[in-house]
Amino acid sequence: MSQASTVSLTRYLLEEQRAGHINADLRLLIEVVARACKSISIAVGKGALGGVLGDAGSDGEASINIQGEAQKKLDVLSNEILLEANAWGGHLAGLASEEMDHSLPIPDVHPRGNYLLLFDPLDGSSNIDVNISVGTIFSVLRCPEGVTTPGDEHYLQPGTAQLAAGYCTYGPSTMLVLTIGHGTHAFTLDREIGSFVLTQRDMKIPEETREFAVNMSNQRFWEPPMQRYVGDLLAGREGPRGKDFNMRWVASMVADVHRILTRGGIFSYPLDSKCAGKGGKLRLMYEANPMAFLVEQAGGAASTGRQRMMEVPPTGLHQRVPVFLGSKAEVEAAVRYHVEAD
Ligand code: AHM
Ligand code: MG
Repeated sequence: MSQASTVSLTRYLLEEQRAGHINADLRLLIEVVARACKSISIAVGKGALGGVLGDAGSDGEASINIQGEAQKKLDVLSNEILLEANAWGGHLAGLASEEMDHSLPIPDVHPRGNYLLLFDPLDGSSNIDVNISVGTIFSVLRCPEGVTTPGDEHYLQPGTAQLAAGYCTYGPSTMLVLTIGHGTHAFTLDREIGSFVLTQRDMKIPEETREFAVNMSNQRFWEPPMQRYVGDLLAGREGPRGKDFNMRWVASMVADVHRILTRGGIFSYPLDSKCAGKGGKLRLMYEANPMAFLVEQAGGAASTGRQRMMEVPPTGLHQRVPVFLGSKAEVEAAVRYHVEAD
């Protein structure tokens, strides 16, 4: 790309501010998140040389997060990087993370702003030790009027209330994919100059697809409509869908969603009897909702299989939901199987 056509993240955000799509505080908040992602990218990129691979914890005891999952050293480090970068910026009233039991109001020693930031600091962390892409997912909400010290309940806003959402994928290149409600745009980290450069404006997910992403090893635990849906995909051109489908599963949601934003497809992590009572595997507030916002802004759809994702009324910070997102016509097909079965 020639320098003349280069649009940095900073320039993009300033132009959006001038167009009246965001204010200066939200612009600067996104800049701070992007800066934290650069630091995480550096830590991830060092791999074994940085001494950051493996499980967190001490004396042979793994450290366990609120989700009951063993934390990796890089999960903990990424969480610290995001907390440290955002605490003193003055744009936030509070933060919530996959790695923390409860949200954190910005300490009194720092100025407080009007926004709430939710994040999964390092999604797909089971892939860290095998050098496969991982990512950071984030969502920005407005702190309710009159609330100065937000508690968990103030974060329980539907996905439609999100002001901005994005992810950063740490793969062969580091990319930030962002929406502020005016399209979904991709920025690639130029490691030599240290800034994110706009490399794809207005990403568009093809409406139709022949590619699906699901963890097939859970097949026997799925609900009957999901069994039928995937059975019909696998039946290919001889089956009711009348076309052959390919399958991909990275097991890093960020990488799977990035592929879908780039070339289409459907991503699903449905209900299964292993997560019965939990509502699903993926988390609504900092995984499903931000991805749903990005996907809808790129012309795709996101659903629980029964309801538009961004209209789900949240009941808990770490609430789990079934997820279907990607190419619009394919998500609608998956939803039909579920709705017709009810
Ligand atoms: P994590 O937030 O603990 O990393 O879990 C979320 C990840 C997603 O990135 C991915 O889509 C899914 O879990 C993979 O699950 P599985 O290992 O069951 O295939
Ligand atoms: Mg995650």
